[in-house]
Amino acid sequence: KLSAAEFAGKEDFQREVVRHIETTLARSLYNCDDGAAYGGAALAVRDQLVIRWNKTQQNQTIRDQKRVYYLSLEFLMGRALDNSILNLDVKDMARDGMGELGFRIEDVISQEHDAALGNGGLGRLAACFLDCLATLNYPAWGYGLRYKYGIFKQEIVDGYQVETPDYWLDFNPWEFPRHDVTVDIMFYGHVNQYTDENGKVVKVWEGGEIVKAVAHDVPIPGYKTNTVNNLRLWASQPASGEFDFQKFNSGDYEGSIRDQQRAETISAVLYPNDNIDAGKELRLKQQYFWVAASLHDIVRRFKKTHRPWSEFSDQVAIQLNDTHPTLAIVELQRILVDVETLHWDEAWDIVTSTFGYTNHTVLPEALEKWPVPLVQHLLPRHLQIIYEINLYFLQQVEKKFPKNREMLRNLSIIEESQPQVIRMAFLAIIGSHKVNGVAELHSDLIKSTIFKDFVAFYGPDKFTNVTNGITPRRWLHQANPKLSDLISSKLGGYEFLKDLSQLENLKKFLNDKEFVKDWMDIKLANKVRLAKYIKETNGIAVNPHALFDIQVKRIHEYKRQQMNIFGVIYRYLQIKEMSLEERKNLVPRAFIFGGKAAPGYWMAKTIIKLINGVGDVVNNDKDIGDLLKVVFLEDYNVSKAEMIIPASDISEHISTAGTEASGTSNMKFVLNGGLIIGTMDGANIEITREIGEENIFLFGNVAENVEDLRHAHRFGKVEMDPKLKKVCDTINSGLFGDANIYAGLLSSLTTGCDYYLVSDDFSSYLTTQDLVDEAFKDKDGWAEKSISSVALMGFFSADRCINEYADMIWNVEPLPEHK
Ligand code: 26W
Repeated sequence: KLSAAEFAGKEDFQREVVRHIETTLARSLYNCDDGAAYGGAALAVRDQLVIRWNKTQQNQTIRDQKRVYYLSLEFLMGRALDNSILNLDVKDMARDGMGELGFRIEDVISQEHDAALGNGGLGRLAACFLDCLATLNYPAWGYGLRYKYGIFKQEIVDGYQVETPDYWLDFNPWEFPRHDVTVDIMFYGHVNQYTDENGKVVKVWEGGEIVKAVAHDVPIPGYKTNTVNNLRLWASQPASGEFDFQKFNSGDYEGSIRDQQRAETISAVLYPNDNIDAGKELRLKQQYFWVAASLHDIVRRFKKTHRPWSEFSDQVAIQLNDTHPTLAIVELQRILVDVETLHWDEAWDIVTSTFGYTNHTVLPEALEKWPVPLVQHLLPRHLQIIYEINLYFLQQVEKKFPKNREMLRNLSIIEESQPQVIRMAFLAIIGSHKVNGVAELHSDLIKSTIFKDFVAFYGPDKFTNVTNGITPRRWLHQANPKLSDLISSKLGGYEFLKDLSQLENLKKFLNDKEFVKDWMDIKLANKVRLAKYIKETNGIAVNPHALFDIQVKRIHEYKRQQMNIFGVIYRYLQIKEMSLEERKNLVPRAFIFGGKAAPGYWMAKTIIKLINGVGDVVNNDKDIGDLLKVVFLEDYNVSKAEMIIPASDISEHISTAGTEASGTSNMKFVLNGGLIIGTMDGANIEITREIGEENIFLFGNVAENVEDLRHAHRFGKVEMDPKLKKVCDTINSGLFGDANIYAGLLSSLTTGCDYYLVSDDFSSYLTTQDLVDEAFKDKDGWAEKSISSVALMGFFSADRCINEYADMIWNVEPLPEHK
């Protein structure tokens, strides 16, 4: 054996697995099921990570270079075992080793519970970034919350979404509780003023309630590198002394347990909202708890180096994943001024050169605004600091735009509503040195709409774009091993997984008949696998040769799943009217949906019900057969995405132009050889630029026209598209269940002024779907589109994206990897 950080071979791996099953898990090999096999394999692989992890941390400390801290309330990691095995490059050994022990590696891997600490795009992006940071050897840490309950599990009962809790910590070998790494966090209390011996007024925040943050560390391995970075998640516990022994001793057990539970509530559950700000006090507590613990940790680490404060931002870059961690700006200013007694201006220079802010949405209802009275109550000192930041900022505004009251009102952190609210995005902009959007269109839009006046004030250079990306390790190599192997056989190895631009070389094989056949066979095999899963879970028989049309993402009106299902209804009505002869020319299609609705989002839940209502009718209509199927897959999550995405022929990314900041699943689908039907929105635009217009099905109005169209709707100047009218009439007839259920959904198109412009885009959507059918009939043409698209997807590796952040925003360099 060369070192502890390597399996000497298959036998060594097997020995380690068995040892863990028998000792760590205290299970007998004679009643070892897939669950125990998973436990043993995970612990054996984990040992390998831990050794590299320790060395990486030691190496980073010794090198003492600038580190990146990625603050995100969500990390949608999915499963870890397969990813670790692949990144350590021991998959073949693990398959053979487990096979000889009597287990199929796929069954073992699928025992793992998803780490589902996120809602959707933003959380998964954070997870992809961690993979890339480690793969590229950047010294980087993630900071988040250790929720006891991740995103709820979705069940479909009678066509409706029902939520059940996601308790995922039963057996989680991937986290290491650090009971020695804790931070006391204060809430409430009051601010007292004292005059110190030099006559200086000092403000002290005191008298509040204290909760303890306990670190839980998760190793993040890079692909084929020894670097293993750290993700630190904070759990809340009652602070020692706070847990009321008085009550406990006097026999009030319930009272004392209540106090304990109150503290633990902070990190108990992930808020299940995506793109909607509910403004709950507990959410603000989560934000401060996590931000304060993380900053304390970062400052503690910096202070160990005994450098002067002036060097803080040479050592530390902190990225804010949306506005959720914006209080970090205020907290660092508080630490520097109140605790470390720096001058305000010196402190503020340090703060602004440390932070970067990424915006992920322009939807007005998603922009966080906290009521001043709530912040006053919970964080009184922070409110004072926010007012002071605002005051100095507005003085600068007054200098640049003298006597311009409108400008002051537009730029103020405080919105003068009843009650006053704090605009977190404004605070994030003012406290950061760079602000970025996540796709070109989105970055342009934030500059010309929600942040327009900030561009006028700061000039355009503070605002930039970093187009999102995905990790090809998880989204190609792990999710689609057959395709990854085929590509590697043509490109001479797996180097492309670290340099995705190498995919371009696939173009050379466009006329290689055998290669093209292998390519399409793999797609078919992935479709067969999904069809089998659908049969098992939904009882619906889907023909694997049908065109698989997939829309999986959070359910939201702006993403327009309703337009998709309206289109399905129209298709159904058309087929019903066709003669048998006409039907012979049709391409059979399976429409596959998946995604969760926020529990309080009534309209989204209605859309799910309609999809299922349509499915019930269509799938049971003997007259339709294979020509049309409608499937709603329950509980869409990361591990299901890994199975679903490789099986798509076409996927739908059909948001109203200007509403989807980027989208990242669009990239995943194309990278797996699927084509896209989509609008000119988010990263669809850049995907088109890279792969060529001939390889994507674009339709619909462009962002520029959206305001005018909405205006026309509000003034009643839009006739509903007649095809859409026909669809609405059919729904109203009660064919898909009591029409009352859908009344609200349908009235959003009329009295609701069709805010998402379904009516305006419906006809071009249908026309384009017809083009998709025609294209699919030409098997060779379709294969050519599929392969040439994949060949041109290099740009969308999140490695490219992370290098852009490192150069333009963080100013950090990779470390040479340790031995
Ligand atoms: C405060 C409530 C709330 C919760 C989550 C507001 C906003 C969010 C997220 C920012 C929503 C989100 O996930 N946005 C998505 O971010 C992805 C990664 O950049 C983009 O690809 C998606 O287009 C965007 O919707």
